[in-house]
Amino acid sequence: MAKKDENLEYTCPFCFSSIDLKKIHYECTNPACTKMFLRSLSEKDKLKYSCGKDDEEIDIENTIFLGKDPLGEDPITTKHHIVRNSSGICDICNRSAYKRLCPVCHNPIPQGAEDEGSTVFVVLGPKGVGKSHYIAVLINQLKNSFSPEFGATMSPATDRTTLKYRGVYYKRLFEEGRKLQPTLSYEDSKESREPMIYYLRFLEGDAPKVYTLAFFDTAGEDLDSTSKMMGLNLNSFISRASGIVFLVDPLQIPYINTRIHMDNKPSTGPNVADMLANISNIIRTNNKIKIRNQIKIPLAVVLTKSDVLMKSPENEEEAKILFGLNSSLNIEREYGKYDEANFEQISVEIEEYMRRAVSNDFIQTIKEFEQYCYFAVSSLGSNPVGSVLARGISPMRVEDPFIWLLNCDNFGGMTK
Ligand SMILES: Nc1nc2c(ncn2[C@@H]2O[C@H](COP(=O)(O)OP(=O)(O)OP(=O)(O)O)[C@@H](O)[C@H]2O)c(=O)[nH]1
Ligand SMILES: [Mg+2]
Ligand SMILES: [Zn+2]
Ligand SMILES: [Zn+2]
Repeated sequence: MAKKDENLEYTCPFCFSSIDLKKIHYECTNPACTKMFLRSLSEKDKLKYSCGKDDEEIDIENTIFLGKDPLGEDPITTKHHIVRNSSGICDICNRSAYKRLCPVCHNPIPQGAEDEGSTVFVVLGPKGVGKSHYIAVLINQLKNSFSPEFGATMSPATDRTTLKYRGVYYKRLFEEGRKLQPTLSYEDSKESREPMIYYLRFLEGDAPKVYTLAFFDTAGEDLDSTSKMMGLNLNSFISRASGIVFLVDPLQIPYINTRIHMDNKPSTGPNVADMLANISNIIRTNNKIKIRNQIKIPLAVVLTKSDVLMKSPENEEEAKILFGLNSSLNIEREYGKYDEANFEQISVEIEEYMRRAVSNDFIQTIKEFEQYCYFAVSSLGSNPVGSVLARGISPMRVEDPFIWLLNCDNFGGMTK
């Protein structure tokens, strides 16, 4: 029975479909059901569901979601019979099935979806700005430093998240000490479309909370234009995000790029004000927000690669774009609590910095968002030379935007 005030609309963090929690699928964990299901099929249906083994059925929806052909060579199969009706009763053994699945992609719907929903964090920014390194380091920080600090635990939602994080990010970066590769376009990598999903549980305090966090790593080239984003269907997940992290690479900003002295300086990048304006237009169109109203999705504007801005200046021109010893970035946030004053101080400083270095237009576009805050982070802690991270990884303030987002109005804060 639906409780009053329960939220029955749920955005699946895997496929971003908006689903009605009364119309979902289930997985029956009774090992005999798949065998019995396969035996009960007509010859015609056998072609659809049988992969040749007598204890594995083809998961058509999940196969399509992963961009494969259910009738092809290597469809996704499962040993747990899929119940394609919303009663929650297995059509084979007639017992209750408890494992809930998104009817579109057959990924799990966590317990508490009605109450907490899911928190989809979308990390956006031009090519080479540092999105993939940021996500890779953030997840590691959330597990190993944020969670003990705030009394939380973080666990992957599916095996595929574990495999993807390890295979694509962790192994290369933390074990082999090598930089990550540029992310492939959404179009060329259907398998990588799936975000990495974690459950973040705050179990201490008066009201335990569970967040479903989805980290979606986009390819910068897919965000070049509004039509490209629409064509790849990226508009739906951007518009349904619970929080947007918009990254700005100081080295791609012409004003900074021409003044900084460093080895292997990258070339300047596209106009970030235009990119953010495109994003805001997409959200307005998708969510039908009038131009006089502000966008409700919280926006963290994050300067990446700050390590390059923390050195001593070689001349006056360079001094204009570096953070001096008096920068608020050097003031540590208070341990174990949401240090709003510290974030506010940094936000004011970075806003002024970006007004000077990027443009006033950029600052005005950010004001289209009702809640925003500026940050500066470094995922690696130093500028890599070549593809090897000789100086290791020592992140700076990467969790700040995340702490701020979790404490925005829409989330109700962390428990502690
Ligand atoms: N100095 C410094 N450089 C960084 C840092 N993080 C990333 N970089 C550099 O920026 C490059 C691009 O970073 P990525 O994370 O691949 O950028 P991206 O935004 O994912 O790029 P696309 O996937 O192509 O859109 C890296 O290869 C590093 O050289 C950092 O914290 N500090
Ligand atoms: Mg990338
Ligand atoms: Zn789904
Ligand atoms: Zn069953």
